[in-house]
Amino acid sequence: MKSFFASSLFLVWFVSGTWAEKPNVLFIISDDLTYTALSCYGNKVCQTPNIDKLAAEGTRFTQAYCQGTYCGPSRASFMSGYYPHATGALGYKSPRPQIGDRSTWSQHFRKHGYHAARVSKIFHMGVPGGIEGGGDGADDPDSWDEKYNSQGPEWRAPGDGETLQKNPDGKRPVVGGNTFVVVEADGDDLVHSDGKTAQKAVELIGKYEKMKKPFWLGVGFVRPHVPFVAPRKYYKPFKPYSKMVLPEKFPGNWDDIPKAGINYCTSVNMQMDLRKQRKAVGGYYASVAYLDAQVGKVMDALEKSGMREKTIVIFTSDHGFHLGEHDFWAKVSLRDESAKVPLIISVPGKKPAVCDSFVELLDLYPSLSSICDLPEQSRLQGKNISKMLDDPKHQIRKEAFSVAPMRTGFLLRNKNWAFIQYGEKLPTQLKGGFEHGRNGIELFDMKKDPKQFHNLANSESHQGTVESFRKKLKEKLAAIRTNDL
Ligand SMILES: [Ca+2]
Repeated sequence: MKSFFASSLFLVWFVSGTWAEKPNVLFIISDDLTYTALSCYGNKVCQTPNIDKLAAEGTRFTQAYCQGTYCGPSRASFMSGYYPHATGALGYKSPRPQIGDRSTWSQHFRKHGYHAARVSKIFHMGVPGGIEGGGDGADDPDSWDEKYNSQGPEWRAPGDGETLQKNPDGKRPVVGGNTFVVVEADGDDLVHSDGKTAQKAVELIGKYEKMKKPFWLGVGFVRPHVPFVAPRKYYKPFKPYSKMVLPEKFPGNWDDIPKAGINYCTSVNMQMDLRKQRKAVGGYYASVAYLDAQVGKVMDALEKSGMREKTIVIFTSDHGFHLGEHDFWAKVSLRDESAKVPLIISVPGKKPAVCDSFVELLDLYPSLSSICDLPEQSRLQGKNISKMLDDPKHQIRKEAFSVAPMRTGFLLRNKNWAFIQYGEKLPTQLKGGFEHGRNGIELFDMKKDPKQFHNLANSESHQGTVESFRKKLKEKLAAIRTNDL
């Protein structure tokens, strides 16, 4: 009778809003994944059944934004709980010197009875260089009880490779670095870093079944970050590449974009013709399909372990990516394709939902602490969005805020507008960083112009809106920087 009672309790883990025991946290993060590439966010070509399944089980956020539009600052921000401009963690280093003895997200869980582990990239790691080397990158050792790296061949993987970027005559060999390269690779999933990451995560989940403590497990995949490398089978749906449809282009699209708003990667400066552009999209999608399969392996292991009902699962990316919109490619841009992220939070016992309220990745730390009944961390800059998981109509933020530190650009995004301003002077401690003299403003009516084709910043009838956003941005920056860090 006693054991029957115990197993009933086990099955009814989450009863009327309180946990019988602390739930586990499984945090799965992709690298450079734009929401536009996922079928649960509406993509009709790239199918992501495993991520879609998770979305159907949890709350899918349609207005989630990263706080830095490339790896280093975004990851330092959501792990530390501070905006990039608050800590000054704008580059590719650990935020530890700036946060001193304050706890990171996983460290806070560690200090309150959790076993915290990471597999591969949670804080910044260089891709592909750092993955080829298999090192820790800009990691924070105090955040983990256990950590694993997943070395992989990246662009050196055997197979059919092509360098798409700055290769007009086709003579450039397959190269490393932050370069658009596609490799249709020989062999199976385990040849590559993400296959090894999934395998290690599956092994850890098996090990944690018998553990007395709850876990906070971070699983960091590096695809679809360039190089686009995946086993051949993942390319099949996207070949021939000539059938890939590119985003709408029109002459004069750049005419109303300030110089600072032209992304650092474009079809022009990358010298990619239409064939190469289509292949870039196909290669990216194949990497997403490969990533999705690895997510499926981790979720299968969790389900088979019997721990799904006591594990909160989060899926997201550090920032988005352009796939040819406005002839822009890659990240850094503050437009939606780059600054918005996919975000799914699945809490057992809660009803699946789609939530259109604005949230920031910075909100994960305080929200998960709240859901798991951990003590509140004072002075974190994120907000507790956990009520949205019970009521998807609930709103906490009127707008989301993101920065492109490399271009000293700032985004304020609400349901009607996207306001982007460049050239705000950086705080003194950052001099010598990325500061430069460029400036400019972009304002987009997101209801009438969701693809952000018409910059209204110079339109006379919109000067009131521009002024109110300028004021709002000034206040936001002042609030962030005077946070007594
Ligand atoms: Ca990234």
